[in-house]
Amino acid sequence: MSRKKVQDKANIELLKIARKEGYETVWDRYEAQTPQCGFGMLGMCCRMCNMGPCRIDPFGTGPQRGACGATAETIAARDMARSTAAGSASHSDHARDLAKTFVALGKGEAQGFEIRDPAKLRLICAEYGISTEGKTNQAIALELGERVLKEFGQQDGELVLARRAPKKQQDIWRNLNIYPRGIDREVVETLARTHEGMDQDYHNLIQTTMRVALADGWGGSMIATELSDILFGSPQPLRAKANLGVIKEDEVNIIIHGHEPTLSDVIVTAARDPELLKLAKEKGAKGITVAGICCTANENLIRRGVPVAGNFLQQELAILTGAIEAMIVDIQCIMPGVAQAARHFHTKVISTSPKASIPGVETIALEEARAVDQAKEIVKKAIANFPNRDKSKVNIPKESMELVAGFTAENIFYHLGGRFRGSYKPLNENIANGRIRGVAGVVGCDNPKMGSGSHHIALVKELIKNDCLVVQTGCAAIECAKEGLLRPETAYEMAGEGLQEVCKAVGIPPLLHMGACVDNSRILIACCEMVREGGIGKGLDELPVAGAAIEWMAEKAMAIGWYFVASGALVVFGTPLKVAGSEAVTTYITKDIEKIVGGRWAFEIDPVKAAHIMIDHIDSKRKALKLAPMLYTQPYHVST
Ligand code: SF4
Ligand code: MSK
Repeated sequence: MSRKKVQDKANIELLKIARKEGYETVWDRYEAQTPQCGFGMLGMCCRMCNMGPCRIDPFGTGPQRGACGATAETIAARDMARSTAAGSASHSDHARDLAKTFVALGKGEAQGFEIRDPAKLRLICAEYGISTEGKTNQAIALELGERVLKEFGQQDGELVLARRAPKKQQDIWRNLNIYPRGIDREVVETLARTHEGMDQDYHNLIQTTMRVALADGWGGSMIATELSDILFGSPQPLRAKANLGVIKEDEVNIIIHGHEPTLSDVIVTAARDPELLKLAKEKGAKGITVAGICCTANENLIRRGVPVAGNFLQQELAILTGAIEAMIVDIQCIMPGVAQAARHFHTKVISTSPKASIPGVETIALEEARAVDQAKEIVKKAIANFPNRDKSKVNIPKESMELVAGFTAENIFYHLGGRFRGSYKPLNENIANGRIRGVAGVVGCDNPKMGSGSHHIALVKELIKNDCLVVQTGCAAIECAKEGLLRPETAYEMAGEGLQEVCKAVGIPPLLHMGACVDNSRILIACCEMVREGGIGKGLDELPVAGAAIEWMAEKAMAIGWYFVASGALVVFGTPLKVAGSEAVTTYITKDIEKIVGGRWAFEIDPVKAAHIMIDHIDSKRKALKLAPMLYTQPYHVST
């Protein structure tokens, strides 16, 4: 699919300019790659050793085994396990860095950081068995940071936060020997097991895949979410804006992009410093705007209301506005194309992580002890760059949209339970009585294979029309925000009658933005609360819920998908995991695995059909639970 399929007006406008001026974007480079390698798409190419690369002919006329004798099944499952390990490692390494910031804070070596949610600090400590009585926040932060770091290197046992899962799931994991033991251990073991000449049984390889993914969902990602809430503040629903129109023509514009909110949180504070604002005015700017891209955007949006400039596919387009003085990138999802795009403009790209070094780009590696000084230095660099802006090259699209974001497993508890009664009871009751069909998670990346995020929009519209409450994270949430779907009014305009009634009663949108990619852990926690409340299933696999990452792109999405499947959920991806060359592996992960862990995969690129796969699944769970028929839609809404 080419840039011709891009729908967002802001994107269309900037792509016209890109074409006229000869600026290359992700859509051009994607198109230049097509048709993409069929062996790669089907997962039938192996590069694990230097007897290869080997490939398996999916039509059966060419080689059916690699040089070592590996079958299509082994090759497909091995590669999938490795990618899942990479995804799990990425989220978990993010969590490790946060734990190290806790240690620095505890030692008094973190400038500009404080404990913003001391109540949560104590709650998490209780789960880790850390006594907090009579101790200062700083001392507790040190203990918690050190305790969490031990979980990375833990060799045996069970991850602490995985104990939040219902007993049924924990028993399944123990029986299958996939209960995550230590975070790093699972990643290393997956890499070792997938070396040439190691694990050859695809069933075994898929078990390893699930364990390394569970180490992410109930380990790395969940730790990252909890530590971020403690350090940067637990989100509360707030109003903000999204799309490239948040960039201001008369201000110094700083984009924060990536996933780790550590330095970007301090940059947001620095940009409000009166002295720096004065400096910006001296350079002719009216102020300083900080706006986000990708999940650094989501992290700062849900806690501080920082506007969102765009999602993954818009990172180069932000630079093409010609009005960005500095783009500050941390980790993950930073396209190399960003630095290339910046060469056409005055934009200074600055990397803040030595783990994400970019050729030709300055690195100011985060040092917690100097974070405020570093943040000010970065903002000053952006201000100094303002006079270099070429006004003739400035093209800021007008599009920006109001949104509500900042829902968490804890605060949904209060919203759905009423102001004075924190409980999941009303949610469960409205599911049981047929007002809400179930809960659908619509998350993940945007992918040029599908245009520019429009599949998310079509998918969620179909889901809410059919009374599914939608929870969101990542770039999918940003895409829906830009479309105006994260406003409470969406309930009146598009939701089914039952969902509409509930949203009106509690004043929430039918789509709840729960944060960044690591915050998919919030969805797990909310599902645990639904089980705990009772009445709609004794395990996560019994709940009327389903998930989708229809435009998935990153290996992190594979880890997320796998931890939901291993926790009992149906997960729908648009384009299949790269295993389609093996019928046995495909059948196993889309059908057989459901009998083992309760969850399974489905692949469907048509968003309306994907929505109905989720709806059918939710209905099958309702039927199994003998819940009431849907109040207003009998038996199902028929898609138009
Ligand atoms: Fe080929 Fe086997 Fe080496 Fe893979 S591990 S590249 S299939 S010889
Ligand atoms: S940023 S992983 S493109 S959701 Fe989390 Fe977006 Fe996917 Fe990156």
